[in-house]
Amino acid sequence: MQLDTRASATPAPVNRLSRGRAIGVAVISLLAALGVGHLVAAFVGPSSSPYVAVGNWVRDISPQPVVEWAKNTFGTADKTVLFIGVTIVVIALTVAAGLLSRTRPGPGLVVAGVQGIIGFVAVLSRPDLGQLGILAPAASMGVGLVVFNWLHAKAWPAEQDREGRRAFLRASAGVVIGAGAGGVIGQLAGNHVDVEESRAEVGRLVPASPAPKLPPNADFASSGSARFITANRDFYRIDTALTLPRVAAQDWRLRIHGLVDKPVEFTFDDIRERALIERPVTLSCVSNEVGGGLISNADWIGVPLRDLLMEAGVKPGADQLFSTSIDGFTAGTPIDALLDANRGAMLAIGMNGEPLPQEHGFPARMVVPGLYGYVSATKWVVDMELTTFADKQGYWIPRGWSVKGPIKTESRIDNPQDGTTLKAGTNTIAGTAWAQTVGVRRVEVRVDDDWHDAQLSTEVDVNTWRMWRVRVDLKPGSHRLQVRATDNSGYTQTDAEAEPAPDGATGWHTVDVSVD
Ligand SMILES: Nc1nc2c(c(=O)[nH]1)N[C@H]1C(S)=C(S)[C@@H](COP(=O)(O)O)O[C@H]1N2
Ligand SMILES: [Mo]
Repeated sequence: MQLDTRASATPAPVNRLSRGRAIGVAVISLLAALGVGHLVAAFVGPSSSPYVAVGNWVRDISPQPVVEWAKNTFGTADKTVLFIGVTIVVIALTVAAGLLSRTRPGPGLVVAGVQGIIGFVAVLSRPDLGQLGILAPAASMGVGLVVFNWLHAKAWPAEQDREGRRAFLRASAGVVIGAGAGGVIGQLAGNHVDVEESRAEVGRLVPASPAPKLPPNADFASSGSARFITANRDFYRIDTALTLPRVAAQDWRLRIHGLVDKPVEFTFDDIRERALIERPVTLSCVSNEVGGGLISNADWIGVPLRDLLMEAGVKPGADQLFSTSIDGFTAGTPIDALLDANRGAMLAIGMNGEPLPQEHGFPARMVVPGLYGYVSATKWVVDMELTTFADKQGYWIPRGWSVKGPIKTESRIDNPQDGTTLKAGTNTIAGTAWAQTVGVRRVEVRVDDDWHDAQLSTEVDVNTWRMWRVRVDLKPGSHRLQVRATDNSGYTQTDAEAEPAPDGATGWHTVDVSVD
């Protein structure tokens, strides 16, 4: 059949794509790139998924003041905020790629290529990804560029007629469905580890040497102090993990190597079949402000880290244990603290009678009394290298935190809270004090200008916090309450106020109350 070309009005030749279509080409290509990247990542290492890797990378390269600001402003929601921020930037770049490509694909391909390179850099900067990790950003970038070019070509006929528009829509829908399917399959395949199932399979951990039975006066919770044992769900949580590592107990291995006589490797069963000990240890974060809540206490179940290190045989030149989490977080711990039998550093697999909760490091983590978490408490720990402080730096050290992180003797008023109105007469002030490894000897509470000695709770262990309370007579008016602890080394907390960075906050916790 002859087509009568004269009958259909020849459309004016277009020399640029409509804005919407140009942006559509770019956004759909981005979806294809992310979907394929996520799919490939599921098989070579979930954190190599370009989007996740870029989020992690931005977190790691953010200037310290920005990180601190985000932590203070958003708290634990800082991770969500980071992902939203990354999403906005990626979408803005993609829209720009589309708008720059209304006449030819070249400029958009360049912008897409730059995004791809960022994905590459992000994945390559992860210490936890093997060589295969680069397959995900490679696939992502390749697919992104090819789809962009191909859809861009399909977009021209769509400017001309209905047939072209239909073909373009079909192509776009095909890509979107494919990308979605790739992403979903990647998500399912990458998340095949069911942590709760693995925790249930581990079941009850029975310590050969259980924690001491708590004396009746282990805390003054009835007077408003913190409870001696922090419930797992209330235990403070701090980590850099944007997505919680999912490790099944049967897949977990711990390698101890470096400056040792013979490298050793342990499975989860190797650890749990040893004589387990259970000990209360108070963990604390160097970022904790005076009076803050980044401190908690649990009964940890595990094995002495010292025993594992002795089996490997630590060579004389080693002064640092460099531990690595499955997600790439690292910490450098002084070996002295780990080999000191009295200190009781542990490889912990249980917390308050249960296998470790996922957010506290399941299947295994380090717990070292007396050291802030950033230098000692690696969660999801899989690797321990005996090395020197001169050779390697843990995650937070190049970010401005001190190399050694001994916990400072501190105290906190838990009751009353700042700004409370109290009744005139006798009131009970209660709180918490800690001086891990030496123990708290004395706590004094200052009401305006008078110091009062507080009653101490029965000491459970020098590695845990100790509660205190004191009854004071308050007259109507405004009053300032302050607290200071003295530890068994004879040190009394300084009143000099210091920020958490670089090695922990100092100062007396101060609470202002009014009395009717
Ligand atoms: N894998 C990993 N372990 C980690 C961290 C981390 O970011 N990643 N943060 C450390 C810090 S700074 C602290 S204070 C403790 C907190 O342990 P928690 O979350 O169980 O209270 O974990 C430590 N272990
Ligand atoms: Mo921390």
